[in-house]
Amino acid sequence: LQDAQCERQAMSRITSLVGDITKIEADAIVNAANSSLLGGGGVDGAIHRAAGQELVQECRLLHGCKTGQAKITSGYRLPARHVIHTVGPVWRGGEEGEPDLLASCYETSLRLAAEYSCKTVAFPAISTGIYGYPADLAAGTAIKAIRSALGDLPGIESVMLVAFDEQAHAHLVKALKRKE
Ligand code: AR6
Repeated sequence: LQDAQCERQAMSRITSLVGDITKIEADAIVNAANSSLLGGGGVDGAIHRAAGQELVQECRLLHGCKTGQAKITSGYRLPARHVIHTVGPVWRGGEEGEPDLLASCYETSLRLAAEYSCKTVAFPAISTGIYGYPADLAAGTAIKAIRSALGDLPGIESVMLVAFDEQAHAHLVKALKRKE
């Protein structure tokens, strides 16, 4: 990630950068999965390709995951020790509980990371690709949920928000600069 652009907030444990999450050396990276947990496109496909076949084998034992929840596996060939698989909401206009479900993805993923003694966790922009969640709204909800969860999770030292492109990064930087 030599080219990664970092926007580090003073006193903050939350960082936004541009990069490929499969390359991040964190204790856990989060996967924007679907409820089957058996793989798919987007970041899910990239994570499964980089981790190797053992990942889907372990995922089969988990019997899926509900929207807004999260489950953890090993990272196999990834530089990350664990993968936390969460299922974001499909955007249906915003009146069907999407913000709460998206916030729950971040919160439950961080709680699970803390349970497994992870100090560093990297997230993609959950739901903002195939699931159609507007990236600006998703960034605001993500940062609010992460800030709130980190208050109870002192063991988590660093949360990286990994944007796949400059535009997604700009939304995160803007949301990080907002006070509350
Ligand atoms: N590193 C970081 N971010 C990435 C990467 C990567 N390697 N690849 C894509 N992104 P999406 P969703 C960004 O579609 O919207 C799958 O089929 C991407 O640009 O991966 O939650 C699952 O199986 C976007 O900003 O996830 C589900 O069926 C963000 O990751 C469905 O897609 C999320 O895009 C989940 O859809």
